[in-house]
Amino acid sequence: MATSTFHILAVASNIGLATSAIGSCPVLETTYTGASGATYAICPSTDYEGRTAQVIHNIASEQACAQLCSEKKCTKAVYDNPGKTCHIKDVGKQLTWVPNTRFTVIRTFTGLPDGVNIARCPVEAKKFTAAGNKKAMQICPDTDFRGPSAKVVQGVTTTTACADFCSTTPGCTRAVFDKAANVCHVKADETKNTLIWSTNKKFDVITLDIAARPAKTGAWGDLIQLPVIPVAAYIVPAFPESTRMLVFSSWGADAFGGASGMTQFADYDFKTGALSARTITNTNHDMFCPGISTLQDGRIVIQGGSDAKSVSFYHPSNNTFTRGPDLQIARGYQTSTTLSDGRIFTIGGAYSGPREGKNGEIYDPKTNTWTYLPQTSVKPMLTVDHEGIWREDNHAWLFSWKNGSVFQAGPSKAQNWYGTAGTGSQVAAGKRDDDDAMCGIWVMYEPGKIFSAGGAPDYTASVATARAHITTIDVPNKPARVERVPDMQYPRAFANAVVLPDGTVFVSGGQKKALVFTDTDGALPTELFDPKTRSWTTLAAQAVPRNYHSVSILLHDGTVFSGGGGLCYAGSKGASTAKCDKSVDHADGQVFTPPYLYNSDGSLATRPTISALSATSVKVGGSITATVNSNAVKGTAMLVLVRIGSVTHSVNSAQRRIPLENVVVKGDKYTVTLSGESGILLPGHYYLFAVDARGVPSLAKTVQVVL
Ligand SMILES: *[C@@H]1O[C@H](CO)[C@@H](O)[C@H](O)[C@H]1NC(C)=O
Ligand SMILES: *[C@@H]1O[C@H](CO)[C@@H](O)[C@H](O)[C@H]1NC(C)=O
Ligand SMILES: [Cu+2]
Repeated sequence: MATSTFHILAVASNIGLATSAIGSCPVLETTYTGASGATYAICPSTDYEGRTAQVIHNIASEQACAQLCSEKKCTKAVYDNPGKTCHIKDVGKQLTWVPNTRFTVIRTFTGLPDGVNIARCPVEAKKFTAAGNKKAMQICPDTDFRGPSAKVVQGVTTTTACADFCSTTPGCTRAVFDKAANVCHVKADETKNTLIWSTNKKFDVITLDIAARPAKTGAWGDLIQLPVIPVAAYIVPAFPESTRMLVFSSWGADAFGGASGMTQFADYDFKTGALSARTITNTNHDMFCPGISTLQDGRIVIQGGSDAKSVSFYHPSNNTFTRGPDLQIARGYQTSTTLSDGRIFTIGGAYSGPREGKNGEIYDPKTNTWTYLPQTSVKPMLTVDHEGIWREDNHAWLFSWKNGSVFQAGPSKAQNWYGTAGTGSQVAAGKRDDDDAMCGIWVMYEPGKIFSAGGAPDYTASVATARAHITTIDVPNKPARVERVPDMQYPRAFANAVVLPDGTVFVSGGQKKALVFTDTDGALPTELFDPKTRSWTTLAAQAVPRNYHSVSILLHDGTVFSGGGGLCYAGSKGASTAKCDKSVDHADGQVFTPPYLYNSDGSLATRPTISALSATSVKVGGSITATVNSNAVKGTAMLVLVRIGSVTHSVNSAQRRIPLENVVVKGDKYTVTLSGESGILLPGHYYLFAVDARGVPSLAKTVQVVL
């Protein structure tokens, strides 16, 4: 349990003068019972000071806010009466209940319904000191850890007796007391952590009270409930900061199947907490399982998927979607990538449309057309899958490089170069590994340096690998150099990777054996790879398994959003989802704050800041000046560009990190001359971070790189 949570949200509902904390409602409370069965107490003229996870605008009344809280299975919310906003609070120790006439506090009275996954104890956990050895323990009532028990003891009659037993059992950090059956479960060892914490009135959860060490392991925020399962996500480029994320599923918020002509979206602003849902029908495109890439001008190009020839543009300028020209070949589960010349290359995708021969094609924004490239043969990049071609050309690991070239680093064991001039070309580049690594993770953490790990030989029902590699590329069409690096601590299929501004790679989610639509053996602990030392560090465990259909993406404040998993196959639009296993559908996410944002005592590190930029748009090879204020030694910050990403199915071909060299520092003015190589500095929008000498990143400013 993380006790200290970083946030940039300026939306705590604590406007007005704070007075001393209260322990109960000073006036008579009313109640609201929601459809979920939970009853909420409503206490007027009081506020919870502390972190808000979400703000929903235009909410008419405190009852409507209570209803929203019930729908989101939240335990605490605050209604801002004049502001007409509903604030879903991040529960934990941080909330302070205070009198404040502007607000109304809403809190669960009877507790949540059973089976809701949680990241924190929804009520104040009870402290308990073990009788024998005086170990500090915590008891969170009416909750359970789903997952294997290491030891099961019958005939235990109280929660505290179970806690005492845990305290004297070597290795026991977590136990569950079954109140109905009088059974004490010592849960399996922390390091194999696949336990899912959820509400369940039959049980009490017991944990050893171990202090969180966010400076060592980072920390996870509370679960953010979303109106859709985030199967795909992208950050909307905006100036001066890019803080909005759009996520989407298929025609259903929690279901897919068939070409439906519509897609469910949610729009979340990390800075304000604002959240809204949205159904897109005007492009007649079910965008489930697409390729996603961004153009130089910031438009997001979403191609194929369930409506396999359709293309949608998202326009950040006016927040609308328009229909684009159809693909030449119907595709789903292909990968696309923005090229050094600003075009988009896409290849593979036998999951939708015809099965064979999904060679590449290219979108040119100048002519607004797709052109088939017959010589970009898909054959050399196929994996060998027990389900056949349907799976073998999925999710290529594509990296745009110099002179319009594309390097394909996986998931096939073979690596290839693709050329995009004329009718295209393909040249073998060598072998990465002896096995295919479908749905592995891959990212360019610095120019020409590709980190990859995990995946499984077959798409599903296949044992995952923990193997990791660094592939180095330089001259197009020349063989790549591959280095095997230390394995991950956990084998992971369907995991996610994000390159952080400091050059380390954050890995989360994934399971021991690829098994689509399951939580089975999902690795909850996360880990960080440092390419400099070629070493791994295990980081804080997330609350929910993030396997098939999960995503992770870097946010402008140097934190990482991780969410999703599941989505039910329901045949056709609107079909019943009654037969689905709803326990594996995760319409939620969590934000991870990496260790670099903490001081060693667990307090938040002071960030360097970028207070001004000489321009928001800069040409490849051009110069830009940033005003950087660093609290550490002045003039020693590093400037880093990270391309703003888009992600689905472990595929984020947009993200890449470019540490900036050629920086001239005069006082607080950092003038950088960018690389003239557009194969490194792909056109489009980037986060610009200043990273101080301790490794603490600033909030990122958005910079557009143009040809
Ligand atoms: C939004 O902008 C795009 C691109 O400029 C344009 O094609 C589209 O018509 C605009 N939509 C609206 C509703 O203004
Ligand atoms: C760039 O690619 C084109 C087309 O393949 C080729 O003719 C040209 O020689 C390449 N240029 C460089 C500098 O490699
Ligand atoms: Cu999928």
